[in-house]
Amino acid sequence: EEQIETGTGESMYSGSVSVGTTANGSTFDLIDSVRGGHKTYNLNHGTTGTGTLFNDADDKWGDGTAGNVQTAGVDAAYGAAMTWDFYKSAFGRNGIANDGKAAYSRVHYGNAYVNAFWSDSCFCMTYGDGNGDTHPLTSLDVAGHEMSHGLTSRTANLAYRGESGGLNEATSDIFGTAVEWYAANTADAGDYLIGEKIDIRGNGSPLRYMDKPSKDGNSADYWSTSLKRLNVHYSSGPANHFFYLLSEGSGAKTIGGVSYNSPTYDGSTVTGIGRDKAVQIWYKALTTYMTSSTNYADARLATLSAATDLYGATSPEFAAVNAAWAGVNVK
Ligand code: ASN
Ligand code: ZN
Ligand code: CA
Repeated sequence: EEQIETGTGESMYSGSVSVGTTANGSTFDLIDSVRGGHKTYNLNHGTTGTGTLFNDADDKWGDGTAGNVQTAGVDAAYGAAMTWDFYKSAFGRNGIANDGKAAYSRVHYGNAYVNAFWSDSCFCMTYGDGNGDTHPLTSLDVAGHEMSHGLTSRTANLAYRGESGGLNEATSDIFGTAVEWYAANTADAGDYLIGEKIDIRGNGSPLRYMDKPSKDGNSADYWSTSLKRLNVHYSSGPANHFFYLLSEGSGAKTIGGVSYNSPTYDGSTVTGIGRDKAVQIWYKALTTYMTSSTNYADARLATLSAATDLYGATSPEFAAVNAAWAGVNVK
């Protein structure tokens, strides 16, 4: 019988955190036995296989800097743990496939690799070290984003192209952000920005903005007939924007010290119903009504059906879903 342990980690982006570990003789492996046996591996700049499983002598991991080889592993392990806990707490779901089995994570992929990704073939998350090998792509929202590609793959399986691809990407941003809020981590608090801790451009800007996606210079704020031709990380914009409007409503608002200003297509006012209900509606739509070919018009119907199931067809929540989609020009 494996000995379940709890180690302490100094992460890059989330401060001091707990990590699930497993005793291995007198040492410790970075295996989270209480969350399906999630393992965190060090690729040590390789790009194939699993490299080596992180192991430590005193169960104290990382030092909060990219110079320590364990630090990115701490963030990846913590991100997988918080995502696992969020799925369980919000949806009663036992892991990506709802079978109690964990994915695994690999860090230090390649050299100065500025990305992270989910792979269906390994059922695993992989993280590069970012610019200069000093900005690992392991923040909480990005970990939640990548793991949620696994969730989408095992549920609606939204095809990763055209409008369905944008909805696939938005699903990962929505749940990635929800994980950040769920974790309530003081060093990496919840917001409606994606990847704000990584500083991928060196000017402090996030990867994506959910209140007004076009602030990234590429994403669409509203649905249009040309949306399907955009890169899926930009055609996610209207659905991310829908989620923000449904959660928080339109207009200017400061939340947790971050200023947002969310416009609507026709200037209409949307009143938010709160993030928790918005998350429940998206999850129910994803797992019950969306399929691989769902487009934006279908996603509207899927979320209206989900809102009907959860709150009733005459509920304010149903009306808010309708209003939020109109706010991004989906009618
Ligand atoms: N980080 C990217 C994503 O998860 C990788 C990709 O383009 N698939 O969307
Ligand atoms: Zn993605
Ligand atoms: Ca964020």
